[in-house]
Amino acid sequence: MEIGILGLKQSGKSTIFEIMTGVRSREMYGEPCVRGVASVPDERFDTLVQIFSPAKVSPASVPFIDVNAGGESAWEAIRQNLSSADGFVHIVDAFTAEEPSEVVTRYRKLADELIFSDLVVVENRLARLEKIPKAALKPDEARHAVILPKAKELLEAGTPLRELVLTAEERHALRGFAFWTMRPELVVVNVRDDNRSFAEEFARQIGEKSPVIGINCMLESEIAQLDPSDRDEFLKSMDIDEPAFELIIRTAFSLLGRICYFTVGEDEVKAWVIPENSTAPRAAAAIHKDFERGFIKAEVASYDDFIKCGATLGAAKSSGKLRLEGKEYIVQDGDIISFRFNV
Ligand SMILES: Nc1nc2c(ncn2[C@@H]2O[C@H](COP(=O)(O)OP(=O)(O)O)[C@@H](O)[C@H]2O)c(=O)[nH]1
Ligand SMILES: [Mg+2]
Repeated sequence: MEIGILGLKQSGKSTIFEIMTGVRSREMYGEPCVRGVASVPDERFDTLVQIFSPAKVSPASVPFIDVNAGGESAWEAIRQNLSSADGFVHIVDAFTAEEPSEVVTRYRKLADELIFSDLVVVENRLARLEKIPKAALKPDEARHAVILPKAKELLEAGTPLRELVLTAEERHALRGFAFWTMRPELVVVNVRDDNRSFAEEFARQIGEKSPVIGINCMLESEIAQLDPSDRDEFLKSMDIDEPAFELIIRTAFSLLGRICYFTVGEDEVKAWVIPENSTAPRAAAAIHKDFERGFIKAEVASYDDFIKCGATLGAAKSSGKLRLEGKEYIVQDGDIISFRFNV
C-alpha cells in the first residue's frame, strides 16, 4: 500500500510530504523519488495509549512517495515512480493564483496527462480486440469488449475512469491495466490565507467526485515545527480544530479502502491496517500468518463499547460486550481484538 504525491513543480508537494512524514525530501537533491511513512492520526488510538500506557506505541501508518523531477521529465518521472501507487494525493498550487479558474487549469494539466495515458491504453486494447472474431473472445476479453468502449467515451470527455460504474467482476477484469485514473485521488488545494475560498470554488468547478481539501502549506509547516504544547495553544488561537495535514493523511488512508483494528496491553498498543471487509482470520494474518492458519476465535469489543464499559477488558467481558467471534466475522474499524489460535 502506497500513496503517490502528484503535482506540478513548485506546487508544494515536498513541503507537504515533509510535514506528513518528517522526511526532508527537499534536501535530497538528485533523488528521483523519496519515500516516507506518515502516522495516521486517530483519537481512539490516542485514548487507548492513555489508558494502557504501554511500553510500545504503534499507530497505523501509510507510506507516501514524493517525486522530484520537474519540467520535461516530470511526466516520465511520475510514470516510473508512481506506477505501482494504490492512490494519489494531487496537490495544486493556489498560492500564486489570482482566480479559482487558474487553479482548475493547473489541476487539469496533470489530470489530462493521466487521462490521455489511459486513453492510449484503451485504444490500443480496443484495436487489438477488433481483430479477434467475436466467438473466439476469451471471457475477460469479452468483458473488455463491453467495458472499454464506455471507458473510451468517458476519457474522451475528460472524465477519470474512477467515475465508471462497474460490477465487482468488471472491476476485476480491468485490474491488469492499472489505469491511472481508476485509482482513488484526493485533491489538495494549496492556498494563501486570503484565498481560502478557492478550494471550495475549485471543487465546484471541477465537478468530480474526488474529495478536495484546502491547506495552507506554509502555515502548516510552521505549525508542524512548534513543540506539541505551543502547537495546541497556537491552533486554539487560530480557531483550528485539527491541522489540515492530519485530515489529508486520514482521508488518503480511508480512500484506499483500509481500516484498522487495535490490539491492546501494557506491552504494546497497536493499530493493524487491513482491507475493509476482512474476515477475522484474514485480519489475524496482519499479525502473523500462523494466526490465520491456526485461527480458533477472536475476542472482540468495539471501541465504543470498550470505552462505555469503563475501559477495561474485564469490565467489557462481564457486561457481555466482549464477543467471541468465529471465522466468518467481518472485522469492523476500531475493533479491539485478541485472537485465540493454535499452531
Ligand atoms: N507562498 C507559499 N509558498 C509555498 C507554499 N508551499 C510551498 N511554497 C514554496 O514553493 C516552493 C516549492 O515548494 P515544494 O514543496 O518544494 O514544491 P514541489 O516542487 O511541488 O515539491 C518552495 O520554495 C516553497 O517554499 C505555500 O503554501 N505558500
Ligand atoms: Mg519537490
